[in-house]
Amino acid sequence: MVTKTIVVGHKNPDTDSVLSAILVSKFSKKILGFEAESRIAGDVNNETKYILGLVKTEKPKLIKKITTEKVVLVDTTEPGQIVDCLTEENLTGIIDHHKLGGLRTFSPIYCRVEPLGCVCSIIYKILKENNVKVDKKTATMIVAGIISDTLNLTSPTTTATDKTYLKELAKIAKADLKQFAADQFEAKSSLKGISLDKVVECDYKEFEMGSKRVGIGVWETTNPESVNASAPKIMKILEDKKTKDGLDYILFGVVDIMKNNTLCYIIGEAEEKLMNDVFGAATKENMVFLKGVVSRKKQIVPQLMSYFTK
Ligand SMILES: [Mn+2]
Repeated sequence: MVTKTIVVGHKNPDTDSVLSAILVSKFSKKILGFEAESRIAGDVNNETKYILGLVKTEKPKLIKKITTEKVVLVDTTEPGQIVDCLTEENLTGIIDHHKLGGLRTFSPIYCRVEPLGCVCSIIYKILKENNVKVDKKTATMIVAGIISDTLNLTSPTTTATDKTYLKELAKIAKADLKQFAADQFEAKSSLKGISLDKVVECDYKEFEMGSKRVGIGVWETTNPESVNASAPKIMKILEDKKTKDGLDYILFGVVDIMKNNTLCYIIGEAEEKLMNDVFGAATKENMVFLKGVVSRKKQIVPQLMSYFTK
């Protein structure tokens, strides 16, 4: 029996994880040395939908749990974020730009982890190393991946490499970057067909921090008021989710991508104390305002990690 290899990103997939799975699959022979098909571990968001439409590409098939497949993970190694039933034996590759989340393997695997702004940039770097000329469609996808994950180069996760690549690829993609990013962010902010539950779940990640389990959702938008108007209902959803998932803490941040700050929803005393201890932030009407904070990966998770593990 031939075992299929799939490439898949995290649950609640974002644009970088979906596009990088598609790209690794497209260039799998060059990147991995064998064939691999792309999959998604949850439905795509409005931003990803828009980009896939732009490049006339079907969204990958959904996979809920692993049975016999070999798996290449992109954009995460956190046990709380990966597709169900992935075992140490099935895991065969990792391409990521996050902190390592504690996965172990049975045998040596393909592993490429670099602190670039997005996995799409890492993929472009690998393609360049292999002298692969990228076509317009590929370039457009990498441009979208960079813009999405780095908030158009404004997030502190942005590196000089991402900046160089974005310029280079915009030429191949024939993209006017200003307009491209504006259109992409409009799609990202769209609440079309999105329930409030979905707003919370859309870009939600769970972390193991010391002995604690912490859930953190973010909603990146050009129009924070469109979400903040429903704050009381969102608070209730967060409370229910915390109980249902048995979490120690749950946080939800509305990221204003135009003004570069985050409004963090505080549902209870535990969360209030946490944000006060870690960020010195005072709670006002069940909210904490984090000025200059836009990146969960760089500006929230490491700070919480060191708090819980010291
Ligand atoms: Mn990413």
